[in-house]
Amino acid sequence: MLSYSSYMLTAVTVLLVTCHALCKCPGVPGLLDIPGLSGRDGLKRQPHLLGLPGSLYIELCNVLVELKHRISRLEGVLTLDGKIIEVGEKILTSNGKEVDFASALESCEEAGGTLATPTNEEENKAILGIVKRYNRFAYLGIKEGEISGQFTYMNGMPLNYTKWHTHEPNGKGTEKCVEMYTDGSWNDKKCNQNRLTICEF
Ligand code: MAN
Ligand code: CA
Repeated sequence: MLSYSSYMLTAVTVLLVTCHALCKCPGVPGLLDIPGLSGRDGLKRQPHLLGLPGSLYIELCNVLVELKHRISRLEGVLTLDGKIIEVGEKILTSNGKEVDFASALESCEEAGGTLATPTNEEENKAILGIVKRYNRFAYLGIKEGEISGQFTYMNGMPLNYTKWHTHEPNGKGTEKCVEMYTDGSWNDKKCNQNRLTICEF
């Protein structure tokens, strides 16, 4: 026969296991407050408004929680191993290859990313970390537009952050790509040089 204390232990264990499954998916089975889904008037969404029965919502929510946990462990492994650097929402990595601008961009895009593009000081420093590790200049995801001296992101939008080296850019339309030096500053440069490939995802 189970003693009172072992009965309690079993009950607590069952509660903890249940909580592990449910507590990370708050609001179930009552009102749900799903971040980003609450209306302007603070209306809490019900699972049936998502077209889901509550039990399926719990199941999906727990799958998401497990996936997030697994992904963050993988990120930890890759960061520890020096394979990636995370900065804000971006993941930076290099294949260690030095190729011309078009080839560097192509290999980043093939992998589902684009060339590393610093949009603030923090991102510039993170990219610089990779440049320093390889001790090689790297092409950035920045190009000179039709108007000489006007540099843009790959989507054509104007730059909201720059880190030009003194007296740069000086190509006046003849240096349409941008490289990062090993001090983190930028130089406009011809696109046919071999430079380190750094991608962002
Ligand atoms: C070389 C090139 C130029 C750069 C100057 C700086 O000529 O790398 O892009 O502006 O050096 O002296
Ligand atoms: Ca230059």
